[in-house]
Amino acid sequence: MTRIAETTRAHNEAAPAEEKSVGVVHSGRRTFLKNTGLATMAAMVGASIPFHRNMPAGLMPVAFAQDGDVLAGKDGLTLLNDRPVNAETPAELLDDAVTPTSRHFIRNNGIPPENVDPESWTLTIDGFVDNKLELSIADLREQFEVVTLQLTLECGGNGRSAFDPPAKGNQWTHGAVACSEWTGVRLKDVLEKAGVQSNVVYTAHYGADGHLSGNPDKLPISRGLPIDKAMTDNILIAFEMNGEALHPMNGAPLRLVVPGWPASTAQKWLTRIELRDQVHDGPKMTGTSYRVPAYPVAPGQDVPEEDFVIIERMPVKSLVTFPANGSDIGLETDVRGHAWSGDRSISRLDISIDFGTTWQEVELDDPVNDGAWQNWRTKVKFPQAGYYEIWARATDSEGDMQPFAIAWNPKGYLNNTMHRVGVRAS
Ligand SMILES: Nc1nc2c(c(=O)[nH]1)N[C@H]1C(S)=C(S)[C@@H](COP(=O)(O)O)O[C@H]1N2
Ligand SMILES: [Mo]
Repeated sequence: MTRIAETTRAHNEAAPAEEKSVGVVHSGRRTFLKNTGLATMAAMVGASIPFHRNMPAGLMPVAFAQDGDVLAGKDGLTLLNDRPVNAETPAELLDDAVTPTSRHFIRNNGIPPENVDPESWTLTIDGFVDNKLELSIADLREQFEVVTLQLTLECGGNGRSAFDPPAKGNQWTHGAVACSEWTGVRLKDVLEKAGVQSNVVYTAHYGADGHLSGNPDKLPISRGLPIDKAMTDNILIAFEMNGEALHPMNGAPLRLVVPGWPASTAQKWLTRIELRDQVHDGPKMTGTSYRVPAYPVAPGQDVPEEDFVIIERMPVKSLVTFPANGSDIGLETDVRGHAWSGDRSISRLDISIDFGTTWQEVELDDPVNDGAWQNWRTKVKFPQAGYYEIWARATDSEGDMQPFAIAWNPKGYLNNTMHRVGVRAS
């Protein structure tokens, strides 16, 4: 199977459902609203639905039906699952240097909170701190320096659809990544104000979303960071995204933004950060969630759970965002995209149009700030009409380079293989 066929697989076939997910979308809008929560439906139609109790189960709002599978305020995202809502951005729609909110992917593990009120929202900082804090969003703005940074968020499972044997979970192709401009306060500043006690080793993040089961005692996800990482400069507690309030599906009114580490650490609808004297053990911290075997394994190999380790930084990776895969273009074309490597910078980016036989280095921008992806561009002249693949390969500041072949792991994390875009030139 060619890569082009592989990358479209997630759109055409039933994706294996994540353990607790139901209602995977693969047969169009008809099944889409079955089991969809009210908050999600309201986000889709762009308004609350006062008579929602009268709606027959599975009824599709007619306005939405005419609109196509587009989430309100989102543009062109591919829906992978409707409960919880998971949607990725086709690579060619990630072409902007800074990702607009409308094109930022959505990865939900539970049911987003309803009736969110930014005025009364509070964030609690507790656990092993000198002073427990309870801060409104206004307090955050007043008591701490407000900073704006471009920060890359990538789901640990981005690229999962290419694993063979397949890995269970959302079948992300390339689009569970984005680099928006976030405004907020530094996590570090807030933790310093609370007073981090000397026995603290890990943070624990809590949000206001509900468990898919409806059980109010269960959390959909609660992850954390080693305290040394939490105290770095570019992790934000953010209340704005691209100069506006956060999108409801991206964590409004308050979230963490942790660039370069699995975005699962970037708690949305953030209500509490607890400082712990041991590694956090919340939902999706343990077992095989966001974990990989501590050693290389063969495709399909059984790995005992105790041999899994927590994923920390995300690996070196790049995207070709122009031209689009499958497009017809001229013999001369612009080619461009982005590259990133968690906690590091990109030192060079090469492309190949001859299936990796020869490579040419392209123009690469410095990151706007630490934690932002780097934009790159070049011009390509194809020697004659025909089918070509544009391959991109980033190299980071430590010399790590993107591989051609996937390093398989049971849950399908960390796929950083080169992005390949097929085009017909004439
Ligand atoms: N409260 C909460 N925070 C969350 C999640 C979630 O389900 N609930 N999903 C996490 C995961 S797995 C990812 S990849 C990112 C996705 O952020 P986005 O939906 O804004 O793109 O949010 C993280 N934060
Ligand atoms: Mo994720």
